[in-house]
Amino acid sequence: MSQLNKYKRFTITSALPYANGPLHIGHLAGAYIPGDIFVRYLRLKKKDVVYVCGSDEHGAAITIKAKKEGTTPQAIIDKYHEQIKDSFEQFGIAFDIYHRTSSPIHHELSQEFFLNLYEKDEFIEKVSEQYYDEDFNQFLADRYIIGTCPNCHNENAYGDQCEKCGTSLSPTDLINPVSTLSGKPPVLKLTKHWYLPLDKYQPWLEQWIDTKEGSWKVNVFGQCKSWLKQGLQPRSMTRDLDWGIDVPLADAKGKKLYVWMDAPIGYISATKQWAIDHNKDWKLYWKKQADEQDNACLIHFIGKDNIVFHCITFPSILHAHGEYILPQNVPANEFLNLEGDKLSTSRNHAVWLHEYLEELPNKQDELRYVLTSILPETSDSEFTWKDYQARINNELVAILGNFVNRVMILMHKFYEGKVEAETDRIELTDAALKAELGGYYDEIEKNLEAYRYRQALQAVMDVARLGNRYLTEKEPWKTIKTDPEGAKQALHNCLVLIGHLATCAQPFLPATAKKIIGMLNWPNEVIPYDQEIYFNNGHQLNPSALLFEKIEDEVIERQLQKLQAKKEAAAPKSADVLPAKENINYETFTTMDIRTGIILTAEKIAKTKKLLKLTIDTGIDERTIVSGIAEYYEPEAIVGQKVSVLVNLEPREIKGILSQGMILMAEDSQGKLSFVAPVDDFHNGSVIR
Ligand code: B3M
Ligand code: ZN
Repeated sequence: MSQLNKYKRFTITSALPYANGPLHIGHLAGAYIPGDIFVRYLRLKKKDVVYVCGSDEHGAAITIKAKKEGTTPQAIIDKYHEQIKDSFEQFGIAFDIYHRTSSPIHHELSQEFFLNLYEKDEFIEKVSEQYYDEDFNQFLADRYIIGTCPNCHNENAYGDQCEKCGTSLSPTDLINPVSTLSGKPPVLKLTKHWYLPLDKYQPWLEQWIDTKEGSWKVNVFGQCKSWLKQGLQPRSMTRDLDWGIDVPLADAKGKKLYVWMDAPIGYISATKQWAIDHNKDWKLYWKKQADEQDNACLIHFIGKDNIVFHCITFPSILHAHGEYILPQNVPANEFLNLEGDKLSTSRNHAVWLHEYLEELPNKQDELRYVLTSILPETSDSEFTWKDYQARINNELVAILGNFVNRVMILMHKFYEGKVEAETDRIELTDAALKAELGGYYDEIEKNLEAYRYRQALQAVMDVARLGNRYLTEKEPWKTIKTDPEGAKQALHNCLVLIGHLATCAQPFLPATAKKIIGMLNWPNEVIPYDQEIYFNNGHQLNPSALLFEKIEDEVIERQLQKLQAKKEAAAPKSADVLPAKENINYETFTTMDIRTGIILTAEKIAKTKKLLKLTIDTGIDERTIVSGIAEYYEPEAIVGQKVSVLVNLEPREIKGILSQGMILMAEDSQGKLSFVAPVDDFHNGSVIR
């Protein structure tokens, strides 16, 4: 524990996912698997760690999703919070708490932070012109406005950030801004907001970030330097929104905190809740201690699109507050692609975690292994199902599983699973084996502490490779006849090696390590990192079971077909079909009163080509409706036709006739019409909904 050794206490965070959709493998590879591996490692090193996460339940990400699904933000966060929490649990991400930012404790703490800065006069209060959608009577911040990024020319940059180049933006920075509500260019309107003076903190930030050169990942450090070079601007910490945390000021009615002000504070409020639940002192994990040596080590695991908020904005807030520690590191990952294409929620091009867990049950470690092997640590990387299959079959099954299995089977076959020798303790006796193993341990630790998990995992696999090599060389299944003592010793060495393999596999493959530990009949469920590995003379092993199964071609085919099907379903349909309109909510729908009815009379309206005057029995009444269907139907042919009628459409005079409602018609791409009516025999006035 080179760098990290000086810390007694660790506060580890993984980005709070927006509770606006399920998790996919890109999330896992970005912020969760790396965080989880690191935390498991620290715990095995017997460090005092708290690992926090939770749902990010504010901001336009939520309200826009609610609008899309025609429901309320509350319903959205309740639905996805549960789903995300569940998936994390089943997948085995070892959070100490998975909290939520809608909780009262979080609202309180966020307001406290805001007031703390406000009272210190840190904010710049500014009335300025902001974009506004007149159709929707709403100011357009963040994801409510898109346009071209002035930095990289990505045409879909958001009002607060370009996700392509990571730059943080203001709506007025966007070229050709458009409202995502109405699709129209917005107008400008005056409004008051509270700005964090990042320009004022810039000299301090520069100094602080310079101390991170060499220890922060090159991509993270480089991004920070380039933003600093461009010069920081004040950032508004408040929004004109109706969803979020109230700005705790009398003259800020209807204003909410910016989601990127409150979300990172979510790490702290989660820790507070955890401390309450477990009788701990949260301040030890977040506040500066009297003696600097006692400060906790704060590390944020995130994806690259969150760098600016974790390296510039949040540290500025913590610094302005003054009582809090700053992140020691922010090991951000790049993006994961899928089958040659960007992961995309809107195009449904993703491997969703909840679906994976259901379709490939008990294969958590397999997915962890594959994703860890391809983590986008320094550049974007790619997941393919064929590679998933190959890595499991050729590595997990053929190397790791095979080694453990061979040794266990021989131990049971030759000695009925009893570890017996002349000595009290059965330890590694082969010096070369010991030396090589030591090298892999160093390799694992060095890479883990530098956030290079791919290499660390390779070193774990090297331990299994070493075992296979040793076993093949010693051939105990042959020498058992000629040199039984030697055969036994070789197998005992392999067993001890398996103990080490389990130890160092724990952060990466927790379920597998646990299985191995069980088969070894180890006295404890976990093996701490500094544990001496030996067996007492006479130790009894448990029966062995296969660690991994081969993945058959059908499994991969099915997943590939599913991806393809999803893609097709999400792609725009044939040119014959109009694209879907924007979602409406259920309440809007229920305002329409649609009833079944029957046509009693029909006649052509003089001097028109299209119009028929119809009398309809709506069940409620008999009424006149003018309908533009004369080109398709002869009046006499449709008397007695069952129809659906929108009965509460405002009456309208057409050609001097008062039309009271509308007949619903289906229309195909050629303009052909057809009546829409219940298939069964229904009485007039039945409700359609
Ligand atoms: N909710 C995650 C995202 O960009 C954002 C992270 C918050 S971390 C404090 O998906
Ligand atoms: Zn950009």
